[in-house]
Amino acid sequence: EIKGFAFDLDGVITDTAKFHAQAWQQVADKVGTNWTEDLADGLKGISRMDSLEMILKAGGHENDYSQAEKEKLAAEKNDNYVQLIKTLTPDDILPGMLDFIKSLQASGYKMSLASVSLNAPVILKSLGLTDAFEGIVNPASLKKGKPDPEIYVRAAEVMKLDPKQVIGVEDAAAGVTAINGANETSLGIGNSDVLHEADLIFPDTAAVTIEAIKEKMG
Ligand code: B16
Ligand code: MG
Repeated sequence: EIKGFAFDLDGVITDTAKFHAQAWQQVADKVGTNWTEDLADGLKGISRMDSLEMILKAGGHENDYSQAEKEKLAAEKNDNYVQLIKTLTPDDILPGMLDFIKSLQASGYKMSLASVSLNAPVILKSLGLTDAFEGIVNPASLKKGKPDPEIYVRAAEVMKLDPKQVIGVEDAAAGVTAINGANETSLGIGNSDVLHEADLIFPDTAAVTIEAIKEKMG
């Protein structure tokens, strides 16, 4: 029996990807990597330092920077990003998600956050959602990122639930893989070609309701 939901943040609860892209593009320009949509898409769900490595590699610059220089570039990106997310308000919650979260609360489901973003607590606060969540997995404590199951295993622990009692909600293929690896039920939001590994697939956030989930689960 399902008793809790573990949520990804970016692309599921709010669209921070546009801010990440804006901030990373400045880094790409600085190091001389050509910025493309594909590169921006590939950074979704990837940790800050791994994102930087991908940007450097895309331009063939992976050996051009010392560890200290890399940390400085990542810090610059984050400073810009933190400025951009200061504009977030509850109006920036993706369509349908506030109603969905409220209905889960009203029905007694537990919720936890499985985001790799170190800025997740600030974002949830700006969106007015902090109190809805039992807890947030601390991404700094993770050994491996998505698609490794670790973050979703921890998200179940945060709710004191068995993975079998948890539905994980994701918009990225690597996240769906992580949920499946944690033996939770995976709910993918987006393109069914990309998210074909998901147990339940919804085209967009507005389509996700408790009723629709129950119907799909049979
Ligand atoms: P930060 P998620 C991820 O969020 C983003 O999708 C990814 O683009 C970002 O690099 C990562 O968080 C780390 O974010 O720099 O704020 O620690 O999808 O796991 O909610
Ligand atoms: Mg995501």
